[in-house]
Amino acid sequence: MRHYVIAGVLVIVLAVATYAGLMAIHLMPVEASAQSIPIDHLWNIEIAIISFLFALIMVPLIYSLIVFRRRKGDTSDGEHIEGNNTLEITWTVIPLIVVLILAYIGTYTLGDVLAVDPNALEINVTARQWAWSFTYPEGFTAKELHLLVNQPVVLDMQSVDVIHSFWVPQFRIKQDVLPGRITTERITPILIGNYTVTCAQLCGTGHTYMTAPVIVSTQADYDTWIQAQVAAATVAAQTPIGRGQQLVAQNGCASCHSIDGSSTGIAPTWKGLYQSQVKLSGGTNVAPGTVVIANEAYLIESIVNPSAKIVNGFQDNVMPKSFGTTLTQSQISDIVAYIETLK
Ligand code: HEC
Ligand SMILES: [Cu+2]
Repeated sequence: MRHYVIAGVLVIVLAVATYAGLMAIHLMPVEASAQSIPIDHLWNIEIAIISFLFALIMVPLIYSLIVFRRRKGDTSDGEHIEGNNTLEITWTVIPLIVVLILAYIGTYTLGDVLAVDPNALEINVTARQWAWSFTYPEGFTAKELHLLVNQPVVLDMQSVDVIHSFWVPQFRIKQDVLPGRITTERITPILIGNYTVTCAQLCGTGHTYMTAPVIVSTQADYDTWIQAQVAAATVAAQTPIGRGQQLVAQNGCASCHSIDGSSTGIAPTWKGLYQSQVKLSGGTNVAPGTVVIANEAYLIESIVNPSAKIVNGFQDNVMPKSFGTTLTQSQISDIVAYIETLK
């Protein structure tokens, strides 16, 4: 009996210490969405149960190793135990009840997280190899996700190529983004700040670069940004160069190409590209070392069929091959018009 009391006390002490230790190291980032609160609540319950189970196994194990170790000269057999119905029923029924309770809380939390809010603002999210773009109710598209604090949003998400996954750790929820099907994610941001959306689904060579800023701001900051975007989009849409610049933003070209001569390490910069001499390392029917002039035809071919001519020092199969089908001819010539301005 004395052993049970001592081991019991040790189990409680170790369980509490383990739980406190796990809580103290902050396993989770800040809670920035209303949805993160019930999710963390469920998570904390599970951590508490895990801490208790850890103690329940470790304490009897180590206690027995020390207290009931074989003494010098002891050659006797251990006590023969046939089985114990009470114990077996107990350790079947208690976990069953715990799992049922967790299932209940889990379902309840899921309901909370998926709850439809008729006041939610709808933002369209497009995922592609390897960039995000966001189309706002006002009609413009941006590379950043701006959200208003305490305003529920529903993200209608779709991919133009492979499976991606929308994940802002501070919002907790993660949702796959699929080609040919719209998936949704509901968020109510509750904490002003700057976050990052990361693609959580390995989607090819550029997967690690597939991030975008997520900015949660006050009504005033949000309105200022929206108005500036609307104004800029209206002006830009009137010229080919302006439309080209918008298309570059919408299609994620800038996640690989710089426009100011700086090196992204992934793709050649566009600064000074037009009419320059480009050395090629190969391509379809191209000998390594060939030099071509980056005229309009070359720029169009480079967008529509990236493998036709590979720029020396860069890799084939990095630039998406889908632009020839996802962009119209006039969109491509707008983009080319824009690239030509980058002297
Ligand atoms: C995932 C990275 C990536 C994205 C996104 C991307 N590119 Fe590229 N691009 C490359 C790489 C790498 C090369 C060099 C290899 C080659 O020639 O195919 C390249 C080459 C080019 C070239 C030839 C450049 C030169 O110096 O000769 C043009 C033009 C171009 N891309 C346009 C675009 C446009 C327009 C978009 C968006 C609609 C885009 N790219 C999106 C990676 C990318
Ligand atoms: Cu991705």
